[in-house]
Amino acid sequence: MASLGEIAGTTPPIPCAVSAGPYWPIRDTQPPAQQSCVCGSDPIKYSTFGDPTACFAANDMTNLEQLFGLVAVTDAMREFYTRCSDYDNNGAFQANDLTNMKRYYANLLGIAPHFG
Ligand SMILES: [Ca+2]
Repeated sequence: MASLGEIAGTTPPIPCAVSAGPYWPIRDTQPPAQQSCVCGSDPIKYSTFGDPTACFAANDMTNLEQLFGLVAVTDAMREFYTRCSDYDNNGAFQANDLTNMKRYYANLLGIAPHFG
């Protein structure tokens, strides 16, 4: 009886060499702490990316425009803004969230109720 390799017209696969070490770094047992969305120096405002004690500013609006415009941003930025700028708390950063964050920055809206 023919083996499967013979039926398919191929030779059996050659085993791969095994590396002595891991292919990627071993993760820490605890993930890095998520930065708070609320500004540490003013709890009725959003925090700015990268500094939980400073409040949302013009650079954050630029970053949000880039995120929405699918311009490359870092994974950390994407995580922060997707979580913190999901104004309607529906699990996604969408056009209405960007509009609401612009309104927030223009002092037309307060921080989203689920953070307040
Ligand atoms: Ca949303």
